[in-house]
Parts: sequence; structure tokens; C-alpha cells
Amino acid sequence: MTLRTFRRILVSAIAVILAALLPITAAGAHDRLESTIPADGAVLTEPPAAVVFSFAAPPLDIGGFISARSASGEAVGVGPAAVDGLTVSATWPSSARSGTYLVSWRVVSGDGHPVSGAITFRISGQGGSAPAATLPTVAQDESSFPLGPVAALMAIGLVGAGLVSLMMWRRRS
Ligand SMILES: [Cu+2]
Repeated sequence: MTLRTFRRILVSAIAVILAALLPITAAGAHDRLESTIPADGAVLTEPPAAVVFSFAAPPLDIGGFISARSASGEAVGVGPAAVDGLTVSATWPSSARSGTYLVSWRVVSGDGHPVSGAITFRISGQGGSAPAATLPTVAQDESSFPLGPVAALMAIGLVGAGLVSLMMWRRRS
């Protein structure tokens, strides 16, 4: 391998790393939650067939998670979270009684960041008024793994290693 070949390989390796980094640094916005079924704070007369979370951009088809509990803290047997295009949904048990429910969701945004939040809704039941229990409202949490900085550090390390080996190659030849 000549020095020229080595340089060409190094340059293309750097180009590949930079190209891989671009979407991470460029994508500032996570997939935003656009709407939900039921709507946050909705009062229903009967249990919904499913809870559906719709996003502005398709979340990744991994790590989708939906869980629910009643005002008394009892877990609700929702189905497994299904990611389909822009939506993540889970079936809702028809056996759920009237009351207030907190539904938590989490998806992995298209840019690789986990995004999560929660909604509450109330099932009032037929005719009867449900206990107006208050649940803590959970703000949409856009916490993120530091994927960008980690990738950037790895890239800097790789480029540095490449330059060091280039210098060593030069010295030897
Ligand atoms: Cu993001």
C-alpha cells in the first residue's frame, strides 16, 4: 500500500464518519407527539378500544412502550405497544372500570432519542359519575441520551488515530 493509497483510504474514512455524524447533529427536533386517542383529559362514557399516540414523524420500530394505571395505582392490562408508521398504540382492556387513568408512553424518536410522556383520561361509565381523582400530570419529557457527543468523541478519536498512523507511516518511509 502506497502513501497515496493510505491517504485516500484515510480521507474517505473521515468522510464516512462525518456523513454518519451529520444526521445526529442536524436533527435538533425529536418526533413530536401530535395527537392522542383518547385526547389528554378526555372524559369517555366507555373504555376506548385502544390508546393511540400519533407523532409528527415516524418513530423507530424499536423500544415503543405504553403502560397505564388507575388513580389507585393499579396496573391496567394494556396490550403490547405496536409501532405502525406515525402511530404507537396498545389495546385497552374492555374490562377497565370507570375511573381516571394515567397512560405513559415512550418511543425512540427517528433521530435515535428516546421521547416519553403521559396523558390522563377518565371513563365516566354509564350514567354514573366517576370519582374525580387527580393524577400527577407528567410533562412531555424530551430527555435524550448523549448520542451526539459520544459519536463526536468517537469520530475525533478515530481521526486522531488515523493522523497518528499517517505520521508514523511517513516517518517509516
Ligand atoms: Cu432528538
